[in-house]
Amino acid sequence: MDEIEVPAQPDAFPFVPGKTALVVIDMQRDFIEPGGFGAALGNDVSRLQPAIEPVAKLLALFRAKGWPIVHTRESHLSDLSDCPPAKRKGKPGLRIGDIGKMGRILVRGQPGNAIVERCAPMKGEIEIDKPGKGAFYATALGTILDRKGITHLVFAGVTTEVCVQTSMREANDRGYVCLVVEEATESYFPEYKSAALSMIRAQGGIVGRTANLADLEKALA
Ligand code: TIU
Repeated sequence: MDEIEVPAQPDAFPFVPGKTALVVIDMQRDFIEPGGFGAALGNDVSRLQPAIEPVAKLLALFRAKGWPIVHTRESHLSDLSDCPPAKRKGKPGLRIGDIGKMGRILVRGQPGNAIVERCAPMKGEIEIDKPGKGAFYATALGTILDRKGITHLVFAGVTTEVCVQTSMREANDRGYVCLVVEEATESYFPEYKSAALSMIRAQGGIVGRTANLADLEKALA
């Protein structure tokens, strides 16, 4: 199928049907709802909620086209053997693995680790549990994308400057052509979201590009 040019910054994103996957980063209750990891870190979790509907729209768009979708969850094994001590910091009771309002904080399979219902994975979509901030570190994501012949990635999810940006940087180093959809990502800190998007666009798009959801929808209509 022919390439579709999506208006983006600093220049157009060449969307290649069949070779492009949507990667939705960490739309988990742990980050978005009260009582999870995000709240344990002292954040106002309501700041992430504006990303939910745009992510749901992107999911609907990719599902309607039958294009590949990846969902990630930041999570750890129940024995925390994949959580380095350097990551498990903070006050006792509020650390990874401690018991919170939605089960054990950031532990795989716990209620808080589930993706919010509006953005929940559907049958056939790829689900990646990742122990780090980046989606490629210690996961099978690279192998899965290689097998599918994916070369272009559209990113969404939370938080912009932590797991989304880290995953985009990892993807860029691995040779993927990357785009992040501005409305479909949020940070606990609006100024960090804005700065992360600026960093991505700077220097000719040093690790990727940014686009508006409306421009993506129009280009793919
Ligand atoms: N704290 C914060 O902003 N983010 C994370 O810890 N993980 C993700 O971004 N998913």
